[in-house]
Amino acid sequence: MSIKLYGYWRSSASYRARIALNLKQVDYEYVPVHLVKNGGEQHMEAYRSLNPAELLPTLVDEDEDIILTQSLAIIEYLDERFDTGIQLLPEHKLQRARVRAVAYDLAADIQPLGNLRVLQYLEANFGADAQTKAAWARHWIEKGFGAIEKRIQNTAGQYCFGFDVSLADVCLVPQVYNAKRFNVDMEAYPLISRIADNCNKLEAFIQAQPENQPDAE
Ligand SMILES: N[C@@H](CCC(=O)N[C@@H](CS)C(=O)NCC(=O)O)C(=O)O
Repeated sequence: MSIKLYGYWRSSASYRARIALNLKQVDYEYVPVHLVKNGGEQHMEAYRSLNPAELLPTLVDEDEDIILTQSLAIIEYLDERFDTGIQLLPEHKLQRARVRAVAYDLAADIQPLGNLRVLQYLEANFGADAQTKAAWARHWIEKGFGAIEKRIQNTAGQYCFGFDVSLADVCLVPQVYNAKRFNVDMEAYPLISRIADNCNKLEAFIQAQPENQPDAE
């Protein structure tokens, strides 16, 4: 089997995919793409030919001759392709929809607003300095975390949904990592903090942490 993940140590979307690969116990090759060096390797032809959106991550499954982008699509693909490890989406359709809703809160509504290219655009076109960009990112994380903290009030156990790790947790932990980078006061989100701490005790999450990647700086 030959699976490659193109990622960057601090990219939260890559971090999601790494957690999922580990939870599914998939052996994979990690190919670092530097998001900042030389104006960003994601914009260079070598990577753009794999992913025209110039965003990380990209997964290549050479056995199936497949190139996949979008971390959530990648994770659902892995969940269905491999019956190893744990199931990231519940069997029951209502539970599955609820897990996806929290994952989309994180990956579709929060993370894109703090993405590198958005912050770069604010700086280049609206003169936003480092402080303004951080305040912007913090604002959207806090708004999103406020909603999630309420949303999982009745579903949380050890993880977002009871006692099984799911796609929601896979998306939550990288966003908590981002929140800390932007100095969000995590004490305002005790449930999210507790769940992230629980996840971060698991080997699959530890191995996926930005600091544990070969390209970590
Ligand atoms: N919705 C995409 C988001 C991908 C994304 O935003 N990737 C970021 C890193 S977390 C990126 O590559 N940014 C490069 C840039 O902004 O130029 C996914 O989940 O895969």
